[in-house]
Amino acid sequence: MKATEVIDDLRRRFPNEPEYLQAVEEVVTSIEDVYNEHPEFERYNLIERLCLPDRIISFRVSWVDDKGQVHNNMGYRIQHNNAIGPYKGGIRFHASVNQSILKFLAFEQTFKNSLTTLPMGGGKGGSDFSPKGKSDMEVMRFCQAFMTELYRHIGPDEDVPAGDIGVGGREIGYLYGQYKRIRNCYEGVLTGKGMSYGGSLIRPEATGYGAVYYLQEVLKHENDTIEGKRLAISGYGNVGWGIMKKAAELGAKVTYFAGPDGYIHDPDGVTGEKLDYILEMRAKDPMHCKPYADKYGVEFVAGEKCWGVKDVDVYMPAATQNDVRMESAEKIAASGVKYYIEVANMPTTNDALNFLRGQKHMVVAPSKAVNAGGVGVSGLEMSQNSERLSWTAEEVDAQLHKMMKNIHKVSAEAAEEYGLGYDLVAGANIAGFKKVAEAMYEQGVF
Ligand code: 2IT
Repeated sequence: MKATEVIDDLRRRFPNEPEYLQAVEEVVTSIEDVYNEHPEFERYNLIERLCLPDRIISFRVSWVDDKGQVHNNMGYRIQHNNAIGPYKGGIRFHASVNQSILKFLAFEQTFKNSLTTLPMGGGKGGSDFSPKGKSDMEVMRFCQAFMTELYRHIGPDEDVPAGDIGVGGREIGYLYGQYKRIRNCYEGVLTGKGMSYGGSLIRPEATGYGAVYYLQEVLKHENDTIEGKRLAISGYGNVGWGIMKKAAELGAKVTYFAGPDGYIHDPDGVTGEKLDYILEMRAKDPMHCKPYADKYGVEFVAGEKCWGVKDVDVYMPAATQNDVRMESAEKIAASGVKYYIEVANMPTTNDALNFLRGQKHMVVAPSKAVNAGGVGVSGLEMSQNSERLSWTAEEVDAQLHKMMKNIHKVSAEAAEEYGLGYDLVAGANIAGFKKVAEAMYEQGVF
């Protein structure tokens, strides 16, 4: 099947999965040239095979709350592709989770993991359970119930989950405890673990740090530097916080950040003890950012996002998927800001992304490259677990930095090779695709 036929076919078969179709369309349209260059790929119907997940596991998760009430959530694991390594990708606990969202995330993860150069296939899982507002004991009971089914589908050489939205150190701990109890086996089956039981230094910061390292490479390419740069971001979860911290360390600053209730403008930047306050704020339910404005006497704009503000140099959407739609993209383009660096998985709708890529004054970078440092350090955690050693923070950070430089380099080179200029979006798709496609081709039809 031709690339465009694959998209039409998937649209017909999965009409109720808009996020999945969106992610597929974004990638498939940009790898068409590479695909057409390889008639053997078409003979092997390789694109369609790469778009369809290897396996979808779904199950009911029943658990008991503190009042003795029974709740039933849905649990999922999408094992998308293991051509280049065991399935690898996070688990998301959020009320919005459904099969379409997890299929898009697992699909994206496959290309992202390929870009890291580490041997990791793509997968994603989760549940429509939200830990927000639940007690520790309720979260623990939920995680134990979730793992009681999931354990039979995962393993250190089979499928290695990690965190994502709603799954942090606490959840990973409970999930790991239950896996170990059932399997009676102490092994590196999850990443993002605590430091006392096999976690890696720098993993919590890795996605945000990696995004800033990637930004540095983009700036270098444009004969620019990070010093003094003002960043506007959305989201101040794990990833946003990492960006704030690394930016401050390198002489840049986050001057705008948005949360669910509106956005903050702090011209001095989020630095020093304000970073600790962010941690405090994000643990609250509901997760509002207004208290930051009250505490530090800065501006808060209710109900708005910070897209379109002019007194910044870089925009970095770091909240969740489809945060930036056409209306925001138009404001972003009109603001004159040059750098649009996606961080959250698929934060831009396809029409908005294509619109921004078409702006001559802008450089646009895709999330699957920019946020790959998170799973990259998960890969390093797997290596440390396999050799039963722990590396120093400096060692992990140096490897992360090297990885991000390389991802930028191979993406830029791939785009150049296909005559696309400095197109980091297409470049990341092409570079990520090539490795997985070659591995699938060489391994035959499976
Ligand atoms: O979207 C992502 O790359 C993650 N949530 C991290 C996955 C991982 O396995 O560390």
